Amino acid sequence: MAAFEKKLSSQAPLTSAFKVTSALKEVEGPDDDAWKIYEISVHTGDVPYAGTDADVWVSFRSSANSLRPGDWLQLDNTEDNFEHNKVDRFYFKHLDLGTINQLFVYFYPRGNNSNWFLDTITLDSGDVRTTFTFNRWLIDEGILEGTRN
Ligand SMILES: [Ca+2]
Ligand SMILES: [Ca+2]
Repeated sequence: MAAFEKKLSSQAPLTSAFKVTSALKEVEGPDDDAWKIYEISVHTGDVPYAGTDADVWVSFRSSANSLRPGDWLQLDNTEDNFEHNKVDRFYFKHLDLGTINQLFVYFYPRGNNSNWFLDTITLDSGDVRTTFTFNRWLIDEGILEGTRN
Protein backbone atom coordinates (compact mmCIF):
# COMPACT_ATOMS: atom_id res chain seq x y z
CA MET A 1 0.00 0.00 0.00
CA ALA A 2 2.03 2.91 -1.30
CA ALA A 3 0.41 5.63 0.79
CA PHE A 4 1.71 4.07 3.96
CA GLU A 5 4.93 5.86 4.75
CA LYS A 6 6.66 3.79 7.35
CA LYS A 7 6.16 1.33 10.12
CA LEU A 8 5.72 2.22 13.72
CA SER A 9 8.69 1.14 15.75
CA SER A 10 9.64 1.71 19.37
CA GLN A 11 7.30 4.67 19.67
CA ALA A 12 7.04 5.97 23.21
CA PRO A 13 3.48 6.08 24.53
CA LEU A 14 2.18 9.38 25.84
CA THR A 15 2.09 10.09 29.54
CA SER A 16 -1.13 9.32 31.36
CA ALA A 17 -2.11 13.00 31.43
CA PHE A 18 -2.64 12.80 27.68
CA LYS A 19 -4.25 9.39 27.68
CA VAL A 20 -7.33 9.00 25.54
CA THR A 21 -10.43 8.11 27.51
CA SER A 22 -13.83 6.84 26.52
CA ALA A 23 -15.91 9.46 28.31
CA LEU A 24 -15.73 13.17 28.89
CA LYS A 25 -16.04 12.81 32.67
CA GLU A 26 -12.97 10.59 32.80
CA VAL A 27 -10.65 13.19 31.32
CA GLU A 28 -7.92 14.08 33.77
CA GLY A 29 -5.13 16.62 33.80
CA PRO A 30 -4.42 20.19 34.91
CA ASP A 31 -7.46 22.41 35.39
CA ASP A 32 -6.26 25.56 33.65
CA ASP A 33 -7.57 27.75 30.85
CA ALA A 34 -4.56 26.88 28.70
CA TRP A 35 -5.77 23.27 28.61
CA LYS A 36 -8.56 22.09 26.40
CA ILE A 37 -10.58 18.92 26.23
CA TYR A 38 -10.46 17.40 22.78
CA GLU A 39 -12.94 14.99 21.29
CA ILE A 40 -11.76 12.63 18.58
CA SER A 41 -14.65 11.14 16.61
CA VAL A 42 -13.96 8.34 14.18
CA HIS A 43 -16.49 7.39 11.51
CA THR A 44 -16.18 3.94 10.03
CA GLY A 45 -17.58 3.83 6.50
CA ASP A 46 -20.97 2.55 5.39
CA VAL A 47 -19.69 -0.18 3.08
CA PRO A 48 -19.89 -3.98 3.54
CA TYR A 49 -17.37 -5.44 6.02
CA ALA A 50 -16.11 -1.93 6.86
CA GLY A 51 -15.59 -2.78 10.52
CA THR A 52 -12.49 -4.06 12.25
CA ASP A 53 -11.07 -5.13 15.61
CA ALA A 54 -7.64 -3.81 14.67
CA ASP A 55 -5.53 -1.58 16.92
CA VAL A 56 -5.63 2.09 15.97
CA TRP A 57 -3.54 5.05 17.08
CA VAL A 58 -3.60 8.69 15.99
CA SER A 59 -1.08 11.50 16.00
CA PHE A 60 -1.21 15.03 14.64
CA ARG A 61 0.79 18.16 13.95
CA SER A 62 -0.59 21.49 15.08
CA SER A 63 0.26 25.20 15.09
CA ALA A 64 0.83 25.22 18.88
CA ASN A 65 1.96 22.70 21.49
CA SER A 66 2.21 20.05 18.80
CA LEU A 67 2.64 16.42 19.70
CA ARG A 68 6.19 15.28 19.19
CA PRO A 69 6.91 12.95 16.29
CA GLY A 70 6.55 9.50 17.82
CA ASP A 71 3.76 10.49 20.20
CA TRP A 72 0.71 8.34 19.53
CA LEU A 73 -2.70 8.17 21.17
CA GLN A 74 -4.32 4.73 21.12
CA LEU A 75 -8.03 4.89 20.37
CA ASP A 76 -9.68 2.26 22.52
CA ASN A 77 -12.48 2.01 25.05
CA THR A 78 -14.88 -0.58 26.40
CA GLU A 79 -17.06 -0.55 23.28
CA ASP A 80 -16.63 -2.65 20.16
CA ASN A 81 -14.86 0.08 18.23
CA PHE A 82 -14.64 0.77 14.51
CA GLU A 83 -17.72 -1.16 13.41
CA HIS A 84 -19.76 -0.65 10.23
CA ASN A 85 -21.06 2.96 9.96
CA LYS A 86 -20.31 3.60 13.65
CA VAL A 87 -18.98 6.80 15.21
CA ASP A 88 -16.53 6.17 18.08
CA ARG A 89 -15.76 9.08 20.38
CA PHE A 90 -12.63 9.46 22.50
CA TYR A 91 -11.46 12.31 24.73
CA PHE A 92 -8.18 13.69 25.95
CA LYS A 93 -6.89 16.86 27.57
CA HIS A 94 -3.99 18.84 26.17
CA LEU A 95 -2.55 22.35 26.03
CA ASP A 96 -4.32 24.30 23.30
CA LEU A 97 -3.10 22.83 20.03
CA GLY A 98 -4.22 25.77 17.87
CA THR A 99 -4.82 24.73 14.29
CA ILE A 100 -4.54 21.03 13.56
CA ASN A 101 -2.61 20.86 10.32
CA GLN A 102 -2.03 17.13 9.85
CA LEU A 103 -3.54 13.97 11.29
CA PHE A 104 -2.02 10.50 11.01
CA VAL A 105 -3.46 7.07 11.71
CA TYR A 106 -1.40 4.07 12.63
CA PHE A 107 -3.21 0.83 11.83
CA TYR A 108 -2.27 -2.59 13.15
CA PRO A 109 -4.47 -5.42 11.77
CA ARG A 110 -5.97 -7.73 14.38
CA GLY A 111 -8.84 -10.21 14.45
CA ASN A 112 -10.93 -11.70 11.67
CA ASN A 113 -11.75 -9.62 8.61
CA SER A 114 -9.41 -6.94 9.93
CA ASN A 115 -9.63 -4.74 6.82
CA TRP A 116 -11.05 -1.37 7.86
CA PHE A 117 -12.86 1.20 5.75
CA LEU A 118 -12.07 4.47 7.51
CA ASP A 119 -14.24 7.39 6.43
CA THR A 120 -13.30 10.41 8.57
CA ILE A 121 -11.67 11.47 11.83
CA THR A 122 -12.75 14.76 13.44
CA LEU A 123 -10.88 16.60 16.17
CA ASP A 124 -13.03 19.02 18.16
CA SER A 125 -11.67 21.41 20.81
CA GLY A 126 -15.08 22.91 21.57
CA ASP A 127 -14.05 26.02 19.62
CA VAL A 128 -12.48 24.51 16.54
CA ARG A 129 -13.59 21.41 14.69
CA THR A 130 -11.32 19.91 12.05
CA THR A 131 -12.23 16.91 9.93
CA PHE A 132 -9.76 14.72 8.09
CA THR A 133 -11.00 12.46 5.31
CA PHE A 134 -9.58 9.04 4.53
CA ASN A 135 -12.43 7.36 2.60
CA ARG A 136 -10.40 4.23 1.95
CA TRP A 137 -9.54 0.75 3.10
CA LEU A 138 -6.72 0.15 5.56
CA ILE A 139 -5.39 -3.37 5.09
CA ASP A 140 -1.72 -3.64 6.03
CA GLU A 141 0.12 -2.35 9.06
CA GLY A 142 1.20 1.20 8.49
CA ILE A 143 0.74 4.93 8.85
CA LEU A 144 -1.64 6.97 6.72
CA GLU A 145 -2.26 10.72 6.64
CA GLY A 146 -5.80 12.11 6.32
CA THR A 147 -6.78 14.92 3.97
CA ARG A 148 -7.86 18.02 5.87
CA ASN A 149 -11.31 19.18 4.75
CA1 LIG B 1 -13.57 -5.43 8.13
CA1 LIG C 1 -14.46 -3.59 16.36
